Amino acid sequence: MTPSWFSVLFLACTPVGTGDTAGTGTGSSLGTATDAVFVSASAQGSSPTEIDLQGEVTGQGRACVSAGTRQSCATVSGAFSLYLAGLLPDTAYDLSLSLGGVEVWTGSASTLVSQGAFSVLFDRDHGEQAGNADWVIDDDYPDPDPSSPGSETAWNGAYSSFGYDLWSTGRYTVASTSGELSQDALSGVDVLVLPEPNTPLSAAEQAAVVAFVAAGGGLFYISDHDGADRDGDGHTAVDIGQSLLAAVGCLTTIDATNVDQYQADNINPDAGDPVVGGSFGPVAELGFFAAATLSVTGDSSTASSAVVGLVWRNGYDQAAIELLAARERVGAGRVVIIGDSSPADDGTAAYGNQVYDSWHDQNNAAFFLNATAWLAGDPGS
Ligand SMILES: [Ca+2]
Ligand SMILES: [Ca+2]
Ligand SMILES: [Ca+2]
Ligand SMILES: [Ca+2]
Repeated sequence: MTPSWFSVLFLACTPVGTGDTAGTGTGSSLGTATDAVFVSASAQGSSPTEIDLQGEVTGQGRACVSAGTRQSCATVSGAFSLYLAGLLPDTAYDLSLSLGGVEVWTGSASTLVSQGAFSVLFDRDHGEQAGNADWVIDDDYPDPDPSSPGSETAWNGAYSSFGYDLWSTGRYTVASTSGELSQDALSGVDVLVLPEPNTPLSAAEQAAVVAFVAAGGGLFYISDHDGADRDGDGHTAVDIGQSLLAAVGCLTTIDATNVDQYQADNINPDAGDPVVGGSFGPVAELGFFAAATLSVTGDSSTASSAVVGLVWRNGYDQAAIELLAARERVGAGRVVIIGDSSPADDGTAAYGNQVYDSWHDQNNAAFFLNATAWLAGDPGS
């Protein structure tokens, strides 16, 4: 069929996304379609996470539009709309429209830009800069300065690449804490990152984090090895994490261990996993430099329904012990735990700190970015 004047006019009026009206065909002879004949279709991004396809058929039939693994179907007649939801902001998608099971149109459209849709808060008030650590996204806080950096080195901290790589997608706002963790401080935050806290959270702070996760927040707990007491207060990210994760209700706990795994490739093989197969890239190998291991407590045969192991020590079964990273759903909330702060170190920090660039090695960056995206509920992650 020839595309109608209507579809041409529609395209001329929609600056975001274009539909290729070259797709032709009919559904009239197929499957569930009854009398439906394809006339035209076009698509545009209608929100940061949706694409709206407008189509027209004569008669009635079953129409499906798909983009990658996302699909939306409805029985249609005459002029109709189909919405694809759960997409990534500011992303171009190839689209396919079928009628009665036969592809009748292909096209493309982009979702809208959503500047700073997801809010990530990095804690900096629990000894994250003690000793040689400089696990901050910038020395300015709560907001990093400059507000529009040209590169990660425009921000000063060993985690500036972590912050910058999120910020530069356009989808994330990143900030640091400026005082104690409270329900106010966590209001509007999607992900709280605790990058190797070295002083304990107070009972009130721990309660605020518990409430945050219970309400659907994402908690990224980055530990380090046993004995890494950088400020000599008797506490490390191991015992601080053990206390916090238990309070949150996690089945995953941190072991008082200190292991190296420079080429950790005992990774969950699920390519569809949102962390090891996420949109920032696949994770096939990570580098751990003096890390704590993790264990899943309780009945490991059933507890794993809430816990998904992500990385294990090389040579060990992918079971409930000897993990190096895991993700977990806790009620409405999500938690990612990794046993080492080193792989997110970008090697540039405040003067005088001994840091090493691990961020750009192996798939370290992809792991931390994918984990943050999953914790944020970033669609498509
Ligand atoms: Ca700065
Ligand atoms: Ca300490
Ligand atoms: Ca380490
Ligand atoms: Ca840096």
